[in-house]
Amino acid sequence: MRKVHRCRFSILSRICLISFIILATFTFINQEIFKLNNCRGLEQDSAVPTSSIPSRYLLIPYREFAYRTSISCNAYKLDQPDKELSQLHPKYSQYLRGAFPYVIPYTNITYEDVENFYNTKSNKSRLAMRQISFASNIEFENIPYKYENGMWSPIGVTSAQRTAILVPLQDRDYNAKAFLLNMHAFARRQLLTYLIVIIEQVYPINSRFNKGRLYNAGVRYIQQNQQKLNITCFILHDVDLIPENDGNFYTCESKHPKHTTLRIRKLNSTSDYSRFYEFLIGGALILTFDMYKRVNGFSNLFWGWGGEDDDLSLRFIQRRACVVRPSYELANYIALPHSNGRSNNARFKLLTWSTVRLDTDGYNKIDSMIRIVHILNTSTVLHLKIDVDANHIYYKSASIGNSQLIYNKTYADLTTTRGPVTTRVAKKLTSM
Ligand code: NGS
Repeated sequence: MRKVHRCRFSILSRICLISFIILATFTFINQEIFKLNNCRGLEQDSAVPTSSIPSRYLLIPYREFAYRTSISCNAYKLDQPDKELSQLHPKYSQYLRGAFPYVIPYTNITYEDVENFYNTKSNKSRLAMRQISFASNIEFENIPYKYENGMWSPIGVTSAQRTAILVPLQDRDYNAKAFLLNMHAFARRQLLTYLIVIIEQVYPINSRFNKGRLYNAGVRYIQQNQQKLNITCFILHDVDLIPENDGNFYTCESKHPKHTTLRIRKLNSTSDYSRFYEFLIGGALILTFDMYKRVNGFSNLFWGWGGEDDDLSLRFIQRRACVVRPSYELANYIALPHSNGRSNNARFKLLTWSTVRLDTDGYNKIDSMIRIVHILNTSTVLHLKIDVDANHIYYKSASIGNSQLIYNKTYADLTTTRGPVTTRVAKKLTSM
């Protein structure tokens, strides 16, 4: 009796073992096929495991998609405004000088130098050129401008738009000063009414650059001060790029965002301009608040160099929007040198499920994520110093853990009803 029982038991356990092996092999093969189909070419050391992305969502093989998809509005011409004195478009500015040489200041230039330069009233004639001592061989035309209620505007002229130039910054102080020096002159030659906002990431110390959060924070700040500023056009601008042609108008188009960085040349480089892939809208992007809001601004999840601008392109595609571009001879930029920031190893994985997050990850969530640490307001710059991780999720955890945590939270927000999820996630965060 005992013998028979032991025998039955051993047959049963063998069957169980064999079934388990078959099942495990099958699951493993299945997973590998899934990975091969969906993740070919993705970063291996990413912080966001692709296997945790809900399978019912369409994952976009980003590189493939970007190479095959056009972000340009085909057959669309840039606005051709008539000359209206009550709303003067830059194309009618008498100060345009075509391909204007940029100014590279000495390395010891200070923010005060820039401030003093643009605030010194010249007694000379209206068109007198100004010589500056913190750069060699430089002259800017002295165009009559006034500073009022936080904005610069041309004297005796009403600009067509009121423009905020937003410039995210981390560790590139010299570039910021060179940018300010050149951009004020450039904006004035186009007779813009404008202000320049530097949005600097100062906390958490040593964290990777989160450009998306900085742009969202900058736009949010402007929106909160709209009564005073009444901005009608936003320019999202890299700090290391200086436009080289006055015909590259820094104005919002009526219907579409405008991407103006088509060709870039490195300073002091002997090589020619480089052109980037068609899908890229980074560098300088000009758009209205409505256009920005339509795509819920930038994703807040990109830590480190790369990908946040491609994510924005995907958002435009998702919202069936496209961008317009000036002709490429006008859209030339000089790129100032700088050390490279740490890159974002998770970027390709984040890009695969970009469009899924659009409504829950972006401008609408920025208030809870950032804190303005300091505001410095001079006439040449509104300098916002920002803690980009107000909840200190990133700071407390290792960088790898961070993306995973934010990912989980966003995923939970997306897939479950709001109430219980928020409590559950909050508990998890405080227990870290
Ligand atoms: C692409 C990045 C973009 C970046 C562009 C230009 O590869 O975020 O290079 O960079 N996309 C990804 O990494 C997915 S630049 O040479 O200007 O530093 O803007």
